Amino acid sequence: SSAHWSYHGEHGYPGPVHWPKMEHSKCGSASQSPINIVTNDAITVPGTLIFEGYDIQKAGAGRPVSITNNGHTVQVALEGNYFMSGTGLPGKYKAVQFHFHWGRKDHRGSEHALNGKKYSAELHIVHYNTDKYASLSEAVSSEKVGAVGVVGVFLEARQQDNANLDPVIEGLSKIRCKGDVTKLKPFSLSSILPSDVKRFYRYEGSLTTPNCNQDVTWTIFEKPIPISRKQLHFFRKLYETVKDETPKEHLVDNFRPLQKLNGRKVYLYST
Ligand code: 1SD
Ligand code: ZN
Repeated sequence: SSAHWSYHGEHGYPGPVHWPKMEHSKCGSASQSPINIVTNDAITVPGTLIFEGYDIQKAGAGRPVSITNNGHTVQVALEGNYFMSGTGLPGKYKAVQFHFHWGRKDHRGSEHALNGKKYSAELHIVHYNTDKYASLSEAVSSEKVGAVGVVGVFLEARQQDNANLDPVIEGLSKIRCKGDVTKLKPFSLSSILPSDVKRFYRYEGSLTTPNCNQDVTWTIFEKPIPISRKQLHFFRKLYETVKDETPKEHLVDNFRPLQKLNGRKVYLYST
């Protein structure tokens, strides 16, 4: 099943090179994610993104949301109406959850690369097209182009803490083991987007985890957000194992290797 996979072959579960052989897997198909984005090869087009409700927590209207260590990542379940639309998106996309991918070392951790450069982590905000689907799971299983919309944000290691990440970082210390869940202090989604959201890359790809369904329209911001090494350390202290399980395995390097572009086009949107 899609629950039984891993990033490095831990616990005897298949690692990335074996994902294509798994049942119901599309991981060996031609339009996979993540990719290396080559700026010079991107087709520049005019366009913008429109976010609605991304400031909801700041306005005091948000409810506390939960964050879960699921053994593959830490995932925040969003409750409320966070929508994304804009140029090139065939509908209004609702944000359902966000999660992170990170490295054991600063020079790796992101899933996508920009001109060959890997960042220390990558944030994914997972949306689905509400014009066509009733839920994220319906959108994911549709295997139709653009059913799912994932927004990717690179995290760049710096000395200074990024206070906007503090609600998430505080939560991490309470979900050290797989299966742990806690509530987060209110914060707004827009506070964890880069200051410049006007330049972003767009391409058609897949989920980066099994079953690697090829129905994701990717939106990757060019500018990273900062994260301190101290804050990164809280991610690296997490375990991918349940409480009392031995040996304890740290949840690190939870990124899929880069996939071939296979002739796909990558667009750079800017105003
Ligand atoms: O890895 C996530 C996976 O956990 C799940 O959230 C899925 C959406 O159902 O999305 C992938 S990813 O492609 O956003 N990494
Ligand atoms: Zn992801």
